[in-house]
Amino acid sequence: MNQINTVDVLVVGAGFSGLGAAIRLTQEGFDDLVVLERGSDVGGTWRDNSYPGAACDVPSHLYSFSFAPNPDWSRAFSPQGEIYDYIRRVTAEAGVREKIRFGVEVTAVDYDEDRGRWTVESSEGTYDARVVVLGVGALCEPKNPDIDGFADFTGEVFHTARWDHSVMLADKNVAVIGTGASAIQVVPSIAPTVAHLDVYQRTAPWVLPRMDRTYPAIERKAYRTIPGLQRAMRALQWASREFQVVGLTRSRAALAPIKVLGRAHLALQVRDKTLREKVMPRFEIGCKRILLSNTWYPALSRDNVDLVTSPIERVTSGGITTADGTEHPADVLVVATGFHVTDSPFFERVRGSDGQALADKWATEGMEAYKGTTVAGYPNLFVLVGPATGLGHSSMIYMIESQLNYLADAMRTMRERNLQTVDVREVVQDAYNDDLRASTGETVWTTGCSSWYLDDKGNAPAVWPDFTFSFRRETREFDLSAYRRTPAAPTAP
Ligand code: N01
Repeated sequence: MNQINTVDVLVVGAGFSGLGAAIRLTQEGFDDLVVLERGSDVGGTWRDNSYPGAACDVPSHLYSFSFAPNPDWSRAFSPQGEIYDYIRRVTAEAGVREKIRFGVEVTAVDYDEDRGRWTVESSEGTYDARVVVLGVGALCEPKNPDIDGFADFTGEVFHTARWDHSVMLADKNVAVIGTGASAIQVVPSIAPTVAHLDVYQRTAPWVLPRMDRTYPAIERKAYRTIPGLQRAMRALQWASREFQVVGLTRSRAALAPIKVLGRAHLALQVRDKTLREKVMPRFEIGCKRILLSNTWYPALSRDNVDLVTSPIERVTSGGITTADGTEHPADVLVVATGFHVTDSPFFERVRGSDGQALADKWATEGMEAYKGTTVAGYPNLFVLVGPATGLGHSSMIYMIESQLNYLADAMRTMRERNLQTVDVREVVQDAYNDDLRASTGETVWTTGCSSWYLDDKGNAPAVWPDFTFSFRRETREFDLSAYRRTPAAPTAP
């Protein structure tokens, strides 16, 4: 017979958000907790995205937990390996590793209305939990392009988030599809070693200079020894990013200086007129994530690199055919086409009070939650990095920690009030989302470009349309009055 594991809190995913929840809730005394992680290690996106050149484009001190500062970051923008090591170290230091079950895929998350509990099916059996915290992340399901012929290709194909390190690229003809944040890091890293590189660009991105530098030993020592210095650096890095919000959500004019910088960067780095024309962005800056690189344009200018702008018609056995009739031979196809964000297949597995899959609810009604975290009809479910929490300009760790404040306070409130369940009222959730839309003007994200911020109706439900400190303020306390609740069954004397 299938054994049922009973647990108070079940967390799905051991990336930054799931781990943060496990650490925070354990500290708050909710230690009857288990984390189910499909991978073989912690780290989430920072474990999976190990492609050459992978690095963060948010400054290091800001891109770390406030409760686990790291004075030893080697540079202003950390490489993937260093962030991965950091997450593993934080996990070990917090003592939560033994709470994580690795290699376990969650296949169904169903709410049982009668018992006010969740039944979670996984590859290692069934769990019965009072509270479920989804820490599956927004950028976890790689999206392959809808292009004919992939099955015919006889070479190697892989997505940037599933980089195949066994494939040697030296002396090969390589094709990279996409020119987003992943591609602009991969291309300069592999261009010097491959025989030839074709980069398939559908939309030219805005690229700004990357103000990166190594932190000299003396500076790292200062972060370690001078009280408050690292905190001050973090605050400075946070504030310097925050000003962009005005331009992204309220006044396009505020983006004008950034546009000037982007154009100057392009003009200085690209001498060839034809290439300059091809890489000139033709959409409003900020509509897609603004990219940071000092090596992207020089890589495209190399003799062994071609920027292909004719649309891809199909993949063939030996390469790619473009709409202009050209056949581009390739030995390896690197797919850098992003992730399923507003249509993540994981949410097809989560069914609430009325049995409706969260993915279906969001597909029909729009991807909405209350404070990005709770969803009406899905009691005691907390979605980290949920709807309207994503950022293009600042640190997701800051948003995650805001959600953790809310989650921890919700758990404390339920404990103090002896509640079995809390379920946000639909009317409150609707009003919250109406306010959200009204409080910001026309955001730049809906000005006519394609991006992972948008759903198939052209709305931008994935991003937080305001200052990050506003989200921090909103999530400081759990507001029980916004929720329907049921009392816990009295415990036996
Ligand atoms: O994905 P993307 P990404 N034919 O969706 C193109 C984070 N991140 O993996 O612009 C041809 O941004 C698509 O073209 P178009 C960060 O939040 C962070 O690069 O839609 N091309 C685009 O160029 C980022 O925003 C870091 O016309 C096709 C590209 O593929 C997010 O991850 C580093 C196509 C997809 O770009 C996603 O970035 C890396 C098709 N059929 C990633 N379909 C940091 O530094 C799509 N494209 C923190």
